[in-house]
Amino acid sequence: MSSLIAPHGGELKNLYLPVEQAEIEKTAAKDYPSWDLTHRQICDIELILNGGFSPLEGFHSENDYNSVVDDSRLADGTLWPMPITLDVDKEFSDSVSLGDKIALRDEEGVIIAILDLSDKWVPNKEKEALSIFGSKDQVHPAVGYLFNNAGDVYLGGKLVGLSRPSHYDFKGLRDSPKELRAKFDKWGWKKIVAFQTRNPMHRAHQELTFRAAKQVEANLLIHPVVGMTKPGDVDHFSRVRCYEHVLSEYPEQTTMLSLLPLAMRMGGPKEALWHAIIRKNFGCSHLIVGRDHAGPGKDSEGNDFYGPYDAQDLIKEYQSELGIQMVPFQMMVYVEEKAEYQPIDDVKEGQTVLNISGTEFRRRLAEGLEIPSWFSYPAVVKELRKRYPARHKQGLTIFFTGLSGSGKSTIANALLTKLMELGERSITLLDGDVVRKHLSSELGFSKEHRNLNILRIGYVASEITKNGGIAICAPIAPYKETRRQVREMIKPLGGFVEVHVSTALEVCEERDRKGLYAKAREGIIKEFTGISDPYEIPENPELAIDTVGCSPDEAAQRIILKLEGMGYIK
Ligand code: PPS
Repeated sequence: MSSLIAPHGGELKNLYLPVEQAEIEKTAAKDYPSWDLTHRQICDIELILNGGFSPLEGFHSENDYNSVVDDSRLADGTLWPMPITLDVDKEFSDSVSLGDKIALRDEEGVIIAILDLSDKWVPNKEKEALSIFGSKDQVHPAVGYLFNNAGDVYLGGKLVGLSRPSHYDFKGLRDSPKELRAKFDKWGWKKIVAFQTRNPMHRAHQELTFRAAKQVEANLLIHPVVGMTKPGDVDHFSRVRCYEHVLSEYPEQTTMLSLLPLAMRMGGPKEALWHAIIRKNFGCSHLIVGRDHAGPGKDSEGNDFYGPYDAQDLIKEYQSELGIQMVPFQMMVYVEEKAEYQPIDDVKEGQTVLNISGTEFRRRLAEGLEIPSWFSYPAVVKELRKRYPARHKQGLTIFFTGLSGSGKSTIANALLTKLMELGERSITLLDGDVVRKHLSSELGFSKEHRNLNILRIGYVASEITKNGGIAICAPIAPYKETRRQVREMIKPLGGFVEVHVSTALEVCEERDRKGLYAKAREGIIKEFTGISDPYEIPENPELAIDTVGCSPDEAAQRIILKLEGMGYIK
């Protein structure tokens, strides 16, 4: 283990053992108690081990944790605003004792580090939430995580690094603090201003960062977070391709792109302070802090968690001891008359400000509408259109539900044919009977088995939807909760349209095409939906179709019109 001194950033920890020693340790560690790190813990540990979180040498001890929560400082007084803790469940914590060495493993079982267990305690999560995030509202992603995902016990202790967490993507853009400092040295960069982001960059961001770099006469580091960001954000694969396009918009050799495997907490002001310390460790002399830095959005009552410039104010308070300078920036807006971007406070009366909000941008993508060139770069928009195709190019699930004999399969087949005639996407029909033959042949009709059957259908449909196809499902799906789960599973991946085939039980029974109702009445078939088993009527299906007085052709046509109305076919 060694420490390095660089022009910026001060002392840098490096907790990795030399390779040969690490190999010996790995063999010994096979007998240690073992903990599988969560995704967030892997992000944290990578930055502890490579010095991104210097001066930390492990997960917080109880003293450090209490001091960070109370005072934004480690127990020795060093400024550190964000708790970095190893949360585990009670069962695991009961199985280990102080003084133990614990092997910490990644998802594939590789031992990343050894923890020298010095502390274990039950944290006061409410106090942590209030002090660090200023709220107990679980809409805040980190508060929600703290109460719903994090284990109940924290383990503390120093770490010895054995292997680097593996990344298979964008290897050329991933730099440890030591590697990035070496690059700066090699390029002769003395002043470096870092730009933190978790979003795709458009013209306003390019303008802001370029101005910031000019203002402090520094080179620019675009340093996006690719570990964990706010749920629902654009995935980092698409973002990085966007950043690569934006890079060519800066004068040559002024700007560099490097990826930061940080797990953000969306902690606003305290997170901004933490970001500054991290960028100092990566060798930067300045950090841009804009409007609502690392903001989590609105709380459950629709109010902002933090004020737009709270982060800048907090950094100002600690500026003298931070060792990295803040470059505060206002929101940039496009002024039509001048055909250029300006800080919002520089806009004169009578000038027209153009802006496209994030929500409006997503709406335009979804509907395939124009995105003006003053807002973004064509290459960036193209990249995002690939990731977020217009609705008529997205995958889609049409989920029929209804009693046996209600007409689900007949309508589904008519719809299948009509969609094939349109020929836009590949289509798969997951009919109740067919699924039971190929996917669920071992299942019966108990509530548990029916739910399992529906979840399997949902899973297959979600994969089809994700890959841009159309899945038509036609099971009975009698339970509301399971239908809800399927909707939740598919919604983030594309379209979901529930069609209730609402033909009345008496009609289905009278038709009794398969003779099953008669057998159910005689008690030969048990747990038969509508006779001896429940069917929970959907409350808000996208469409309800009663097949009495409505031919299969008409029913399929109604669905086609609905899909057109929703933008899923054009
Ligand atoms: S479920 O509840 O969604 O899992 O049911 P599903 O897989 O769609 O049922 C497929 C067909 O199974 C026949 N069948 C029964 N249905 C209901 N209850 C019982 N006990 C039962 N036993 C057999 C029935 O023909 C279903 O087909 P459809 O096409 O709906 O008539």
